Amino acid sequence: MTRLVVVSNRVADPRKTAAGGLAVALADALNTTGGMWFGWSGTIVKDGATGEGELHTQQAGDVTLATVDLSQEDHDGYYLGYSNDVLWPVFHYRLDLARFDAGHIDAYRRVNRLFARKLMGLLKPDDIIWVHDYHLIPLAAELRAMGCNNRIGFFLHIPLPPQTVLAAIPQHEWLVRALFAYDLVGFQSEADLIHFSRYVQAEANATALGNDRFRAYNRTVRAGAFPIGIDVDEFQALTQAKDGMDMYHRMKEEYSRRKLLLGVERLDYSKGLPQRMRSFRTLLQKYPENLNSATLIQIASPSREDMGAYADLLREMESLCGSINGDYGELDWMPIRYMHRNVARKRLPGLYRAARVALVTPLRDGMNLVAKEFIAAQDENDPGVLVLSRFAGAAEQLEHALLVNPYDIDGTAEVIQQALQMPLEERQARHEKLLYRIRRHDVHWWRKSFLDALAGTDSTDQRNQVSLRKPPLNEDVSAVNRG
Ligand code: ADQ
Repeated sequence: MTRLVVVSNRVADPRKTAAGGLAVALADALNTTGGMWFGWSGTIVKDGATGEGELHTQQAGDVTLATVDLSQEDHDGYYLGYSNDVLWPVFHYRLDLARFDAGHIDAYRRVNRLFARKLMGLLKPDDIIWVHDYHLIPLAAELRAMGCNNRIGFFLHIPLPPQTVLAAIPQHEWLVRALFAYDLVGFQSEADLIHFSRYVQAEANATALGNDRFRAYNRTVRAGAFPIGIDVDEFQALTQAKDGMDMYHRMKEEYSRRKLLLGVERLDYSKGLPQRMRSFRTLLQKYPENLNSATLIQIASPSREDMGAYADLLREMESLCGSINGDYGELDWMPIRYMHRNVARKRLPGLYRAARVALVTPLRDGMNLVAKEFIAAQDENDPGVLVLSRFAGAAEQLEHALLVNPYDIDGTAEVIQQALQMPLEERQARHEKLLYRIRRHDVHWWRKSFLDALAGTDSTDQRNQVSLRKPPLNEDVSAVNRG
């Protein structure tokens, strides 16, 4: 049997089930076939010290974990710099937050090349390689340049923006050319796939060959939408387990006289948190029957706190929640309970189940697994209502949720009111359809459909022919734009 090699920025021990969405999905894939998981060790070696690039391997059951240390300079440029100060904001349509510092791209390329070099020494000829996310876009091109002939697939967990937004990145042509070194490129949604198709046809003069295959740069790549799901059975079992049920009963008792609304995410500017707080304030203003009743629990786990945009968001959230509670709170009721921390994964399903309404209102999101977890955790006899942003990838599958435009503060407030008032019969009917959708496209379907598609790609198509020139620096933008 061919071995699966998963490559992602961070690596987790697949035997530990507490890991969360993506880690569960990849652990599941690796535990099925056995294989290797390769990525950054999480260790930063002081600049100049020996040990940078050191490879560590460790056996975790049938899975080999192989990790590499990074220097401070490489980590800062590759991870904080290019990945999270360029690719993350631009791919989430936030050109205003992108910082195109020239040094970042060098570190991004250096780390991808370092990963490729270390990985090459561990590969067997029949291995299938599955690369994950925006940190590692040029990995296959680097591997091909070193003579790697294996089948390589790439999955982008975040959105792919339209051509005109993507083209703001000085190295956009270099990045998309790098995607053509893969055999299969997977996106979360049909919208992302359309953006890819339009970009390559407009900017790279690609030919669409049919069956989602595109030819450009002397290579053929297959691209497809593979919406990621959750393990519905596992999440439902977690809901019924002791910690989940304890949490559920505690919340039901604590909020017996109130209607509970819930938001759960990383504190990230893509998640639309300030807009959500403003919509909630509008709800309290326009519908006073919610005073002393509707309570929003907002859990925002700390994320990338060493970056400026995140520190600004933290301050904005504290100020918004403070002012809403100050304006509307009573001695025995606070409209918002805002917590800047993680909730243990085993307790999270109980919290979802106790909520009458979930507010999942990102400004832009690749998929959004919280929406799917909320559906899985509901009591089907008395389910809660999902208010979902139309700009989350999940909205393509979950059209029976109440879809909102999170930028429209008043409109979102109206829909939250509709959710709070929704009769039981309608809640049940919507929930049944939503549950059907998340079951049909669960995480096992995602893994299998991606890997089947990758196995079915044409293996004879000039694997070594993609040539990645040095990425242009910021000052070369005009040259790139001229093509
Ligand atoms: P994220 O942006 O991290 O993922 P999401 O898909 O919602 O977003 O997954 C978050 C996971 O972390 C969920 O499993 C959730 O339960 C958990 N989580 C979030 N906040 C938490 C908290 N405060 N406490 C405990 N657990 C918390 C990226 C993309 C998404 C895409 C996923 C998977 O941005 O669009 O859906 O990858 O591809």
